[in-house]
Parts: sequence; structure tokens; C-alpha cells
Amino acid sequence: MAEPGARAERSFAAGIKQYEKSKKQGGGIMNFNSNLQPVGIASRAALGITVAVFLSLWGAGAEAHEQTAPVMDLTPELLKIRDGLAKYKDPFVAVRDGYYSTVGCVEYPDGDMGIHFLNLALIGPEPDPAKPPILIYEPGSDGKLQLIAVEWFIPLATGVKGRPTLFGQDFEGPMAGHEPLIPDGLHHYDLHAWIYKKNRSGVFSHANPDVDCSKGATYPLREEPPRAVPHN
Ligand SMILES: [Cu+2]
Repeated sequence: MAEPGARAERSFAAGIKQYEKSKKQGGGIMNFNSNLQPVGIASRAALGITVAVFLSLWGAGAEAHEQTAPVMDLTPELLKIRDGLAKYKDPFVAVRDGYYSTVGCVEYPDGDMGIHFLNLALIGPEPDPAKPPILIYEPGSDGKLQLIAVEWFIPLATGVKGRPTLFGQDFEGPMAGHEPLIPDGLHHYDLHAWIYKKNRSGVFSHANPDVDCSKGATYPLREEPPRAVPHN
């Protein structure tokens, strides 16, 4: 069981490394506009490997899982974003739009986070409220994935100037990457928004005490919050 998972993680890490390398070389391999732009051949290949491994792991276990949205205290702006992204309750729709699973279900000391689906084409220095680069799912006891949250993820390598804010909220970070899914050297800011599953720690908290990876996750992944890093 560990071997295919390790492969998927390496492929994802390879995609991220490709991304960092292209930034160091002054771009040209990938395009970081927040609009969906064609990405370069190398990164497409890396993503292709990730998707292939991921799809083979996933098999037929995941289907759209409709549920009644719980009553939540969301601003009109967040409600609009929730409606706009509701199609991603079907994880296959997310994959088709370039959100690829990072497989591990992240567990934190103050609550779990879930499985991140990352869309590299949406990564840039400015957060686009309508296009979060990450969708987060929780596997139920039946193994099916429920969309629970979204996350804006901004690597320092994008050239971001200072701490970003969205909806009047400061991003968390900058922090190191989350090994083993994201290389330690991928320093970044991030902001979570729990717009599909209520979070009693707060809408913008990074972890949710009511998310439980142990229910149905095939790859639970215990993590500590990554260390803080300077923004040079
Ligand atoms: Cu997260």
C-alpha cells in the first residue's frame, strides 16, 4: 500500500520542484496568471503522472455525494463563492478542471484538514477569490469524498509582496512546505475558508476539529504545523 502512495507524492513533489525551478530560471516553463492559461510541457507531464497514479489509486470509489448544506454564518461574498464552486462537490469535475488530488488526508493536532486537490495553473501572487488553487475533501466512512473547504495558496516564489489578505483576513505564514506532500523548501502563505463544512474554530481556521481522517481515509497523514519562515 505504501508504494503507490509514495510514488504519487514524489510525482507531486516533482511538479512543485519543476515549478520552483522555472521561477528561478525566470519563468518560461509555467504560466502563473490567475486565469487558466496553458502550462508548459514539462509541468504538464509532471501533472499527467500525478493524475495517472492518482486515478489508478482512486479507482471507482469516488462519486458525487450530494448533501444538504449545513446552516453556516457566511458573508454574502463567501456564499457567492460557495455557489460558484458547488460543481466541485463532484471530485471528478474538479479533476477535469485541473484540481489534482495530493492523496494524503492531513491530520493536525487541533483538528484535521482533509485531502487537498491542487490546481497549479491557478497559483499566482494575487489571490483570486473566485478561483482558490486548492479544494479540500473529507473521505466519509464509505470512502466517498465530501467537499468541505477551499484554500488560497501563494508560494513566495510567485514574487508575492508581503502578506496577502482576502475578505479582510490576513493569510497565515509565511511557512515551510508540508512534508512529505509539499517539499519543505516551498515557502508559502495560505488561507483556508470552510465554506462547505462548518468549522467551530472559525471559517478561516486552518484545521477543523470536526474533520476526521480516521473515518475513511486510505492515506491518513499526521502532520505538525510547518515552521514559520521569513519573507525576504
Ligand atoms: Cu490546507
